[in-house]
Amino acid sequence: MNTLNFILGASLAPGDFVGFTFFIGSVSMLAATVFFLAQFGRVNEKYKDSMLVAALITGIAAVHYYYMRDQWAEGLGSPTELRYIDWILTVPLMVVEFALLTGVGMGSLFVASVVMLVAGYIGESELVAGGPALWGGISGAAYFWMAYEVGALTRIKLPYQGAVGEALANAKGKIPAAGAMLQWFVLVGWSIYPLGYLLGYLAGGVDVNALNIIYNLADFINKIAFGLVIWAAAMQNTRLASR
Ligand SMILES: *C/C=C(C)/C=C/C=C(C)/C=C/C1=C(C)CCCC1(C)C
Repeated sequence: MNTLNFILGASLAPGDFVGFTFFIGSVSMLAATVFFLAQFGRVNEKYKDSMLVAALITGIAAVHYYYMRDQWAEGLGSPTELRYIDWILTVPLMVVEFALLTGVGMGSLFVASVVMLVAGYIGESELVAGGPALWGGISGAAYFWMAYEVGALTRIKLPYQGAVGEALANAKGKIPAAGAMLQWFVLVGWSIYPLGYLLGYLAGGVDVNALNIIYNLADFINKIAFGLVIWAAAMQNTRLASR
């Protein structure tokens, strides 16, 4: 292997559709990171941390996608470990985004996100006995609780929400509108992951193609579009404040 190959990693075979979704992931996460960093200087002081965290989320994902694409291209199969290392870093950072907007919920959402992802990893890697159904169920319960806490259930007219949902609804300026969109991400965007898990592990045998396409699509929505919603709200509140 020459030096250039070593730096660039393995090449994807033409027609490797799943492989190219990893490639698109790495490029788009990198582009989003540059965008969020460039916008950092344009938002009000209060929202700078939110922009920085948005850039960290996509930046961390860009690096993981680069290596996940490589593992896939080498024919080493589903990059389960890299995937979960990425999630265990980026999902808590999304929790930070909610906490930055509302000032509440940091600790409880953080714990729930770790339970959700550790249980999911155990289910996928079969490290501990129990099987993907049991661990997926535990993970799903933590996910459901997070959806409740951030007020995502109010999007489908259920009158249940935790402290974060309440604080989002009562925040200043454009934050409640942005909060409503972030709740849709948690309710619908995040539900794509357990769907991938179901199709990947529980629909008879393990389907690594379906699993990775679905996870890659979900990451694209939940990391890049999620950050864009926060950016838009930050810009709108910056304009309101300068009037
Ligand atoms: C950027 C990455 C994000 C937003 C990842 C989110 C991941 C989930 C919401 C995963 C949830 C899972 C379940 C609810 C049950 C089955 C196992 C998981 C881990 C796929």
